[in-house]
Amino acid sequence: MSRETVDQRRADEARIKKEGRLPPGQSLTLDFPILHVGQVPRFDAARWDLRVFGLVEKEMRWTWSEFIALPTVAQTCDIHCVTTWSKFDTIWEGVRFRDFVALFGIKSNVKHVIAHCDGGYTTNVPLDVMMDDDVMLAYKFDGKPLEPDHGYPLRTLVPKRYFWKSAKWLRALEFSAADKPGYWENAGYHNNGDPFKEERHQRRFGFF
Ligand SMILES: Nc1nc2c(c(=O)[nH]1)N[C@H]1C(S)=C(S)[C@@H](COP(=O)(O)O)O[C@H]1N2
Ligand SMILES: [Mo]
Repeated sequence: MSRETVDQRRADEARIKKEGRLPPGQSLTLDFPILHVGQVPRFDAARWDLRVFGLVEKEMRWTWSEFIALPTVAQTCDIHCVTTWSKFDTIWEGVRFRDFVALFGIKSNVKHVIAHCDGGYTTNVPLDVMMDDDVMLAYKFDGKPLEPDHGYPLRTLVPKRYFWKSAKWLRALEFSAADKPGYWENAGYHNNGDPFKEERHQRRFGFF
């Protein structure tokens, strides 16, 4: 990084901190790091589908062409990875989760949403967090289709949680009364994962 870039990055970080947008223990990155377990799945538009199941009023599935015909929203938000990088003012486009849920309806006892991805990765988020304005099923980043490494064709975007809860290569959403910790939650990451509370790891009784 050039001297100028380093100075600019410091200035940006100071401003963002002042604005209260830098969670504890995080620092600003200008790159877009790539983090996942397993292989990047190949996308086949003819075979891809998105399913909703569990405590839904109506089980449904969308093909890729059906899904991209749904109304979209665009938003700018900050993202925070548990490995301590944060990226600010990222621009996303996709289907707002709350609007998506209205298409099929869910039972009144739903408390948790579990994202299921190609390759078997899963992650859990409370329903009330998912229903926030800023949660979407995203397929564009910075005005362009998602890069395969970043979840093409579709990922969840949950800005108020650490980024492991934003599931890449999304294929199904499960609506559940019971909580179902996913890949990282079962591997010792915090079940809730709020960056502003620095909920990085599970508290193990007797350790903290
Ligand atoms: N399907 C899937 N989604 C995933 C992951 C994964 O391993 N598989 N990793 C998570 C983690 S730990 C992070 S930090 C972000 C990284 O997203 P990025 O590669 O677009 O930065 O994706 C999340 N979503
Ligand atoms: Mo991560």
